[in-house]
Amino acid sequence: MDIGDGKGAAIQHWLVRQRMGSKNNSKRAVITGITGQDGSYLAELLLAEGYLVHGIVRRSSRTVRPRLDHLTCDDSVYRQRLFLHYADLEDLTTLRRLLVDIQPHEVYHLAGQSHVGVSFEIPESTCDFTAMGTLRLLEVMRDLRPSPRFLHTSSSEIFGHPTVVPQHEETPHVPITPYGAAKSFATNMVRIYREAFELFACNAICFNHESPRRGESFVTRKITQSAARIKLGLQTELPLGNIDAQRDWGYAPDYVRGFFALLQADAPTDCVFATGTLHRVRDWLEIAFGHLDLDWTEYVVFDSRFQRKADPARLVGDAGKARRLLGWQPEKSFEAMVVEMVEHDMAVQRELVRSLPGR
Ligand code: NDP
Ligand code: GDR
Repeated sequence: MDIGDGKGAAIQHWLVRQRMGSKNNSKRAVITGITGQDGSYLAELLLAEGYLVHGIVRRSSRTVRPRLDHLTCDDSVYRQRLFLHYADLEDLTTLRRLLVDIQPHEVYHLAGQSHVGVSFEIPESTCDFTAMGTLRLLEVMRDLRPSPRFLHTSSSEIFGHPTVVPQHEETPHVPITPYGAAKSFATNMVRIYREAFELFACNAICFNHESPRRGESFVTRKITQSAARIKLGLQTELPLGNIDAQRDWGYAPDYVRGFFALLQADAPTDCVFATGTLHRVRDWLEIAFGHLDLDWTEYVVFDSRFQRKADPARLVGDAGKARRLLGWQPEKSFEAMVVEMVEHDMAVQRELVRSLPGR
């Protein structure tokens, strides 16, 4: 049912147009997790490619969707080429009904509890959404005729403490977090369904990717936002966990290009998306605070609440297959990404200051 319209008029109208053989021959894509960082960039990309985009939104999601505002406020886009529908990943009946109605050509499955640290606090629901949610969707894919192409966003967390550096598509899974274990289950199920039921099902095995739309509790955005707030006198310190932690950090819009390219390939497969370069949390601090002429050592304090019970090491990806098969490579440099996020957060925080009473 189209959000904001109790009778689902928009989708009904659209379905009638489609099924009555209207001249609109656009491809249809479904995105689960459209309200998230990657979902919002992917929606933009697919709309630019001429797709009709159907986003699945969970019922408990906030009604404010800042990452999608520019699309949902555009009358030429929203309910014309972009449709939002409520469905939870636990609710197989609703998911099935939606997918049967929409008859998508491509399904991009991005939804899930995406915070690794939080997965230690809520392991059951993390596994239910991330592992079982993916399996439920695959069960629907099995029954759809014609069967859509399906992409699952897997994660470098499946490698945990890897024996092979850098990691590639065949590197064994050794997850060490509930999130990583759930993603590993889902990744294997995608491969099993591809082989057993001949689905066009692919895993995009993603290493960390960031942007100004990154959730505020991830370390990268936490740093760029805090640097901006400290610069403007809105915050005095930044509590962090392990600042020597290392990751392979890329730029989200680059990775979303990879998702699209993977579903356009001749045959279904899995691909790693990564930059191949490791950085430390410290590097984010140096660049973000340095860009604002601040010395991060004056503000950062250790807080054990942000120390993980287990934290993967040496997670760095080999994206050679994506390069060879899809011609994919990351475009934005690490430094340029950090600076873009700092500039974005400065603009947001300045606006906040301006809106404070008495200013
Ligand atoms: P976000 O956290 O920004 O977005 C997650 C999306 O999933 C949101 O739309 C969220 O909805 C939705 N969601 C969460 N739980 C449920 C649920 N129970 N039912 C339906 N929808 C739900 O993540 P990203 O965009 O960064 O990541 C997209 C996917 O890629 C995730 O699966 C993540 O695990 C995976 N991934 C991400 C990487 C990264 O570095 N960004 C790297 C590797 C994998 P709401 O807005 O309501 O919260
Ligand atoms: P990650 O990203 O766990 O890699 O998962 P996150 O930004 O949460 O942590 C990266 C590293 O920074 C260390 N760290 C802190 N992390 C957070 N969140 N907050 C802190 O205060 C802090 N201090 C230090 C962490 O210990 C860790 O080592 C992301 C998500 O997008 C997943 O969905 C995705 O699958 C993986 O990347 C690949």
